[in-house]
Amino acid sequence: MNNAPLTLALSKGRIFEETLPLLRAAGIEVLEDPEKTRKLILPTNRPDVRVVLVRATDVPTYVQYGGADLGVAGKDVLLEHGGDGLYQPLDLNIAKCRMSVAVRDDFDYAAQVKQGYRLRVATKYTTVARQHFADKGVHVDLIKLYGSMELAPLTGLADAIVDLVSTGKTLVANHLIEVEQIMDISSRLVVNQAALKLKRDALRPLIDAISAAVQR
Ligand code: PRT
Ligand code: MG
Repeated sequence: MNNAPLTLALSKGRIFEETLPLLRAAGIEVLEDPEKTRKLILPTNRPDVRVVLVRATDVPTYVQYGGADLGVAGKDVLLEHGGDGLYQPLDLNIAKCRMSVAVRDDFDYAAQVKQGYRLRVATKYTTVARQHFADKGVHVDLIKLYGSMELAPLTGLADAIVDLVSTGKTLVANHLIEVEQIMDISSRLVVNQAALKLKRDALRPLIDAISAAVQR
């Protein structure tokens, strides 16, 4: 038995918003709105559960090192992180999108690939991108970016980008087209492996309740 509080790491924005209904179904209400407070630790209606707000890419790191017992992170983020020290019991089926290759609408991607040209690809997702192009036998030079990937082909920084697409509106607005879909993306529940043993009595019912809410 362990009475230490449970700490759940979430990022502001779509993950926070789409996780709320799942928490609610598990009987947990977050008592403050991250868009209205500057607090980074938010209380819930349960004295033994609190939420910490971190950058989306930092969620796996917080959970891996025990800064949080559990968290919610996109598959994109988890693949880049590597998943060390994380138990991933549930696909929450939220924050859905796909990871794709996109180019300028006047760039003949198929012809470039067919002729075996070396492509410059800008992305935040270098691990997934490297694997994807290696599997296809396409030679690429990867350029690591941290945001606004869509700008890279427009400025001549890169021939192509690997980025997330949901509605496709960002690509259209920037005269880009999707040429390959690499994988579907959704967010997962991640749990610290040590916490799963030490705080099992608190964690197990919570994971089960969230699982039931996802299936509904
Ligand atoms: O924004 P910040 O730099 O703080 O971090 P972040 O971008 O990692 O966080 P956030 O909250 O934007 O994304 C969190 C998670 O949501 C990601 O890790 C994905 O798993 C998931 N997700 C789902 C998305 C999208 N849909 C999405 N559309 N993340 C980003 N986008 C971006 C995309 O990169 C592109 O710039 O939205 C743009 C495309 O959207 P459409 O609708 O125009 O196609
Ligand atoms: Mg973002």
